[in-house]
Amino acid sequence: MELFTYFRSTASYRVRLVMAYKGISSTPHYVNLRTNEQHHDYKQINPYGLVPALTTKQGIIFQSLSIIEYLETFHPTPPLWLNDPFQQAQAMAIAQSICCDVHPLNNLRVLQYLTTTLNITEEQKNAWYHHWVHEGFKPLEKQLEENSGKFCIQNHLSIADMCLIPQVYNANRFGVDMSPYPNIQRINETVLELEWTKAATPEAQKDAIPQ
Ligand SMILES: N[C@@H](CCC(=O)N[C@@H](CS)C(=O)NCC(=O)O)C(=O)O
Repeated sequence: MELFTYFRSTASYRVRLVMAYKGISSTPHYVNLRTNEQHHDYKQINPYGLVPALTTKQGIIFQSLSIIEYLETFHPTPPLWLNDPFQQAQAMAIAQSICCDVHPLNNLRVLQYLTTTLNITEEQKNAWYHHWVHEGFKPLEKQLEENSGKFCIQNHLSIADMCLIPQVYNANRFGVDMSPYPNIQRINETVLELEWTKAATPEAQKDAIPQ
């Protein structure tokens, strides 16, 4: 399998985490979002011009949640889906809150449109970014305060954690004040202490730009 990825892409980071957890290897292809490579030849891989994309024997899959579902189906061990259907639904709800309700508003193309077409300032762009992260993190923090354990869903690692860690990485990158979110920070630290996560982090990618 080949994974089209960019080191800072949170959607790619979700897939990298799941692959690392399951011990699945793939050949990486780096799509440089800083130089807008996603708008050129890469569109033959993914016509939407977004990473990640995964090539399989049957064809190409895009959308990180679909890729993760495919990986779970064909590489069920160790499992990511939870045995309890209610807990699995809760895990997927957190994943979708992040992937569908927060991330799309703060994606590169949205921020570029705001600054280049609508001419908003850098300060306004950051306010937009922070606003939508807080809108997602505030209710999530409350949920985690009431129900989490070591991970988002009690002590079971789930798709919720795989989506949360990249979103926290991105929030930190944009300087979001994380102090109102002790449970989110705690879970982020717990997951990142797991040895297998090291290979999936943005810093560990071959296309990473040294800080
Ligand atoms: N819903 C998609 C989102 C994919 C996505 O937005 N990827 C971002 C990087 S995290 C991207 O390629 N952005 C390029 C752009 O905005 O031009 C998924 O989960 O795979």
